[in-house]
Amino acid sequence: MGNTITKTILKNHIVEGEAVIGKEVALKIDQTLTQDATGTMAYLQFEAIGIPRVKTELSVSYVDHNTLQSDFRNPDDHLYLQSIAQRFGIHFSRPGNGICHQLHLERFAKPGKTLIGSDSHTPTAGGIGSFAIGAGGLDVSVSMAGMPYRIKYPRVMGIKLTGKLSDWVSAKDIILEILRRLGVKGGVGYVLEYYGPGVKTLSVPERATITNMGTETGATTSIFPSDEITKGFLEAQERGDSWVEFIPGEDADYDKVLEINLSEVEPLVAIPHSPGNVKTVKELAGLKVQQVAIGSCTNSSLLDMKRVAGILNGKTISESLHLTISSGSRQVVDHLIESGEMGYLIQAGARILENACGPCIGMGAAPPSGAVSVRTFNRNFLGRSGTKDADIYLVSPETAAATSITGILTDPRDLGKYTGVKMPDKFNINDNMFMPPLSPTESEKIEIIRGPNIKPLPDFPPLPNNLEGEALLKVEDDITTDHIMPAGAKILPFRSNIPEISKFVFGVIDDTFPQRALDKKGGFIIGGENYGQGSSREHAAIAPKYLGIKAVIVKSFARIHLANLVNFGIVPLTFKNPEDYDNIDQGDNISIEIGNLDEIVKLTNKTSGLEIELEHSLSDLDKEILKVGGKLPWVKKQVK
Ligand code: MIC
Ligand code: SF4
Repeated sequence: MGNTITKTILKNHIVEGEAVIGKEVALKIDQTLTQDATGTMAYLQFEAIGIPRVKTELSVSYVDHNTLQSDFRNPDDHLYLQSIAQRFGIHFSRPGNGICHQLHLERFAKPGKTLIGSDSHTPTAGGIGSFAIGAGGLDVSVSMAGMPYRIKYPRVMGIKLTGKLSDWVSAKDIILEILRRLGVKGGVGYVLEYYGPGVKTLSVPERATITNMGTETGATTSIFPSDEITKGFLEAQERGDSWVEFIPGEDADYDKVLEINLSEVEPLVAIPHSPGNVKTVKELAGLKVQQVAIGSCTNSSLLDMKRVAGILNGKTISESLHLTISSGSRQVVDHLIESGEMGYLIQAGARILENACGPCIGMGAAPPSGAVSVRTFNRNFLGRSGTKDADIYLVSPETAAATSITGILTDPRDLGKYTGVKMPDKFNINDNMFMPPLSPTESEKIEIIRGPNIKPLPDFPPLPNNLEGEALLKVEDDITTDHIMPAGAKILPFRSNIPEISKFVFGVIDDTFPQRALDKKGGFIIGGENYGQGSSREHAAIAPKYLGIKAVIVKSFARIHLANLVNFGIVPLTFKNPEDYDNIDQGDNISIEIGNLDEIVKLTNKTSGLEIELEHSLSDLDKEILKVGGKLPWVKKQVK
């Protein structure tokens, strides 16, 4: 059998459409996950669909993002999520339990299953051989309602791993090497599938670090084989019965191949402000550092923390910086306490944060003004840390720990002899912070708790035939959803309140935007390549829609954001000739003939008199959805 793992799993799940590259296929979804920053909206939408109980094999609602409780908003949202989970047959992971992706890997992810999550790092579960995709909250709620999830049938990029990592070099350096080669657009349209003799040198958490950050290449997802190592991991989690073997056929047919010799990989660092700007740590060694932050769904496994503890044992962190450590789950913390390694972290001077996203999403631990912050996270987008003029560098846990001792960016190989870590044979299992679903009869009795922060979803009207208005904002290439809808401790509490959160749209680029958009009764956004890369947050579509944005016209889109725009009735259009980007200025008056959304859509720049041809990649279903004003009204019609 010459199939890739991707093709095998997709074949088992396609319920509609043909397995032809670029053609839309509908997939049966086995599992879903949500987190609190996107979950409130996803469940408001699920409620609006009107289904009594989720129809998936397993759905989990995690609370890990908005854990700072500086007022009633975040805790209100958490109570809402808990009551929703009990009402609709969903597992609930209580605040304090850990980061969704780490927990899902430990307790629920299964090889060969499909998983969609309202978080762009859902592919973390690819480390265990699950076909896991990040999506907008509405797409996740539609999957919970039992409808299939649609993707363009992907190309498969085989990433052949040979050799073995050298001492002090880790999985994070592998994915940084891949980002160095592919950049933040190189994975678009692909599933990154790992194979080759190097695979067996990597444990499941290491594989998960790699699939987690594969998201930053723009890939649909990333996946590792499910082999003996996967089996061992599942057995150590007392989940051996979930193991199924998935390995690619000998002559598996990849659409493209990238080869990485693990023996040649060295410690790497992504420099501001993109995970795709990768250099060697050696090149930048000596850079003065004011903060080190260890954790996030990329690097918060027990293995990562043990390596950090080994480096910090008996040391004191540099006076020039502070160090925060957030573990991925209570299981990780439990082991660190049991082994005494938690003591090494505390004695060295680390500030131990709760098991949550924390500084990764700007929930506390913002760096000082103009600081250099070295982090084990996956994103270093402008302003995401909470400090607009801070410079964020992304590294491995080994590089971060070495740096925290010296106060300057340090190649961990300078630490001398590598001591290695001892992993437990069995993990400590304690699921008491998961609330399992209630029985249907018990569920019916649950009242949904809605604090004053939970505002109803705004209604959006059907799409008119002609769109008129001003080009309200013109932006460059690689605009991230952190530019469009910033996160952080101040803004995240409004995730369930669209009118309030819309006041922060494009705040890091132009804070006059929201008011201008409202004053002009909406208009258009003009952008470059890879518009909307990064997070899955659908607020980056809903909030602009609320401000009256009618269409976004760019050179190209990132996958999840494109789907989110369609879901909320904003027309995503691309320039037929990319040079036409120069023929629209901010402030120009524009008119677009939408009609039936034919292959070519005509735009008239009324200010200059120029006519511009636009294209799109919309399927017939997308067009139908746009016409009725978005996916929610469309789905409501289907379930009636
Ligand atoms: C992120 O890393 O940006 C997030 C926060 O996890 C997001 C989801 C969100 O915006 O709430 C993601 O990656 O999808
Ligand atoms: Fe949380 Fe950061 Fe991972 Fe997003 S990238 S899920 S904010 S830890």
